[in-house]
Amino acid sequence: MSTGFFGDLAPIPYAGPDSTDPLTYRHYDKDEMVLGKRMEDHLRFAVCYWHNFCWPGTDPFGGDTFQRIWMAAGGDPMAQARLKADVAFEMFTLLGMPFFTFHDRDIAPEGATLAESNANVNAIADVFERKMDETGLRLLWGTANLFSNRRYMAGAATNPDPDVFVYAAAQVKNAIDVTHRLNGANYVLWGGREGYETLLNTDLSRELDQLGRFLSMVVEYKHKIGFDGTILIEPKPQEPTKHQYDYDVATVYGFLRRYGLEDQVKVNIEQGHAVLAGHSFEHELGLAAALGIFGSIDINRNDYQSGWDTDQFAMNVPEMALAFYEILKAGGFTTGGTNYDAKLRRQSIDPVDLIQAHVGSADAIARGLKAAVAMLENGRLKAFVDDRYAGWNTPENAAILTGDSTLEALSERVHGRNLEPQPKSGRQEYLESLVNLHV
Ligand code: XLS
Ligand code: NI
Ligand code: NI
Repeated sequence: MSTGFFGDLAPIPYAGPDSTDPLTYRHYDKDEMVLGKRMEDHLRFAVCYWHNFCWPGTDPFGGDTFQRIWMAAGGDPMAQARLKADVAFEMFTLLGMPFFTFHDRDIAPEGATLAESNANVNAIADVFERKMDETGLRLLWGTANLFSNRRYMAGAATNPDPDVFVYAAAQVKNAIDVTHRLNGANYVLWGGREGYETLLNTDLSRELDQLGRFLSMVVEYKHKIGFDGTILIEPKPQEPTKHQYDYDVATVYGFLRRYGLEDQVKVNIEQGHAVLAGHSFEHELGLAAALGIFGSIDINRNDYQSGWDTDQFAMNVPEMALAFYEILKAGGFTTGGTNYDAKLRRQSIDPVDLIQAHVGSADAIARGLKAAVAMLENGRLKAFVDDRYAGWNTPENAAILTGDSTLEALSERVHGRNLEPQPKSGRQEYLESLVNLHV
């Protein structure tokens, strides 16, 4: 039986680019073949639980604006969690998206003890299992909320108190168990408070070792239980803490190398976090691919003027084109996908706004994907880059990089041949114009 939350809204159909109905897909046609794959299998969209169904529309200056039916004060928390699950699956079905994502604390209330909290999470996981069977919906990733409760105010794995580390480990164990039971394609760790506010009270070196050990135990446990999803770290430079250890892709890679985990863990790159770290989204994607740790994405963006992590729906086609160009060059997603870690603006209070946001953003992303495919197929961008580095293909130059050379030999080469390198144009504006042919 329907909850009635979405009124008489019907599932969103694909109606083609000429459609003027905002509640239709104009570009996201899940069955359209793109580079030999269905568009749905390229993008692997996931709808998140937390921003859609848990955040009540508060900001630092104002209270809840959404007032959803499952948030009423004084209600029975487990009954509300079940109602929330019903509405969530109604929304997933209306949107026709293949995946969802959640934190343990999004789906069920925290109890008085961890045993009680786990029982609550597991009871809702039972509900999910049934609904996933009925609808065919899949879990892109699960994760644990190790940042909201005050016990985690000084971090979880990086807390100075070992009891907090232990508690966090126990919470993560259950979250991985649930993700495994629901056949999650990945498990995510976003270090919500794994960082510091001031070095004056922080033993940085010890905290990094704690975090390394924690992650190693996660990897050991994954293998022990036969969970074959990918373990993903989601980099973010700051917020909520002043400095977060998983600052950006480069930092995470160095961390993984230090603890011998670079073959075991990949990254979930969020557009807004890339910008917070002073990078472009495509930089983080390209770097992760180059380092062999590209996993999955959170597609939400920031407000570029305020600089905050505002988690807005991605609506900018040229940005999406550059991002998916990097993703396609990296070979596309394997276990990863495109998670909407995005929330409505707090004035968008109607249920239909939830639907509209995902539909509009899916279309912007699909247009970006198609533009990226055209950029690849056109081939001129790649041809320019190939040509730019072509000098390295001669055996003599290739040997430099394989270690078959010395500074003395190179010095002799310059003097012996009177080498006088001539600069060549990088032609940035030409290349940017090529991109604009397709967006
Ligand atoms: C917060 C993060 C968070 C993760 C999941 O900024 O983006 O939502 O995606 O814990
Ligand atoms: Ni974020
Ligand atoms: Ni995120």
